Amino acid sequence: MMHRKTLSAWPGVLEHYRAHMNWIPEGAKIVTLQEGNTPLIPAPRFAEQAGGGFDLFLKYEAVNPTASFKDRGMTAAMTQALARGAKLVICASTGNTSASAAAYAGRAGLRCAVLLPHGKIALGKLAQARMYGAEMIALRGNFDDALRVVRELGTRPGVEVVNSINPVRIEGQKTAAFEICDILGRAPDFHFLPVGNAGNITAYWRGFKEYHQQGMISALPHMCGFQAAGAAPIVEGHPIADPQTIATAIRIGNPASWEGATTAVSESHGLIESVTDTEILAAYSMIARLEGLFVEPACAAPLAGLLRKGRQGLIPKGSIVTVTLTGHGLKDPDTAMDQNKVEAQVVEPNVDAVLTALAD
Ligand code: AN7
Repeated sequence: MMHRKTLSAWPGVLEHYRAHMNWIPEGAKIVTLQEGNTPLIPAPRFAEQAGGGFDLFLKYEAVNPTASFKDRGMTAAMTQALARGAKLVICASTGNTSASAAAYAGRAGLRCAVLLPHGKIALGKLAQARMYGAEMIALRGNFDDALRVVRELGTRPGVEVVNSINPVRIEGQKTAAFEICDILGRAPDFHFLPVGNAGNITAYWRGFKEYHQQGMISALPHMCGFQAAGAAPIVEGHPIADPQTIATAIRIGNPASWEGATTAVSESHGLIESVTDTEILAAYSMIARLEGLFVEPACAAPLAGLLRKGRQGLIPKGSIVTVTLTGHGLKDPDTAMDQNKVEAQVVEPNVDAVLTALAD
């Protein structure tokens, strides 16, 4: 007799959380790559570096189909675009939105154009947009310029904008907060995440609040957002004309969901702060080495923030802390290679040669 566990198919975030998705048009074909259901990974060694005394779990969004959290929102945006009979879907992007849009549009059979800041997109993300077949347009400008153009194009008939200014993107992304609560059986005390265009912090806060209103959780987390110091408009209280950071994903000077972020922070008694590129790179290396999690630099912003807050003693003993790791390290191989210059030792293929190399 053969014993085996039955693996149940995960249908993607829209089907799984359909009861929380009242915007889906009746009879709509769901465009999905079975995104979501990502692991919540304990990270005790990193927590120790941040002062210890609390339980840390990392929401590893890198294992979504296009290797970032954007897929949760893109299943929603593309489902809606298809139902509306869109002729063209467009987005501005620092890279991950374009990769996700390209993949989901291809699957839906929709034409997709992505507007990218010229020269500032991580290599892996560009490879994705090419492979999934998007039409790529590089603008001599930054993300904020691209989003301005996209907003204007979006008023034309048949054009569907799939940036997070599209409200259903937020609906899809709120499912990450549901998953965290479903796994923990409660809400975390603190939730940390990077902030760029501020769609994701808005989405998480909506998800946590909905679960709270529905009696699924009895308390809400403090929302803790982190921007990169050279691209920290919300922290500084004004748009940044020429944002700069190594974390190109969050190189954004005028976030579309600015108010969503400030509302999440004030309602949750949380915080929004900035971390320097030096702090980002330190946390980027540390999480890879201590926990085996290779993330892109943007994800290291909240990790750097946690190191700071934990070391300042601002995380009460016994707390549960969650951090969203929004995108995969393989997206940005150039930063990884620059960060660590250690080359492999080249030796003859025998045991002695290998032992000699290891003896150094
Ligand atoms: C890895 O792809 O804006 O605050 O155009 O790729 O919701 O914008 C990406 C943003 C964090 C910030 N981490 O999230 C884009 C884009 C990663 C990201 C963010 C992004 P938001």
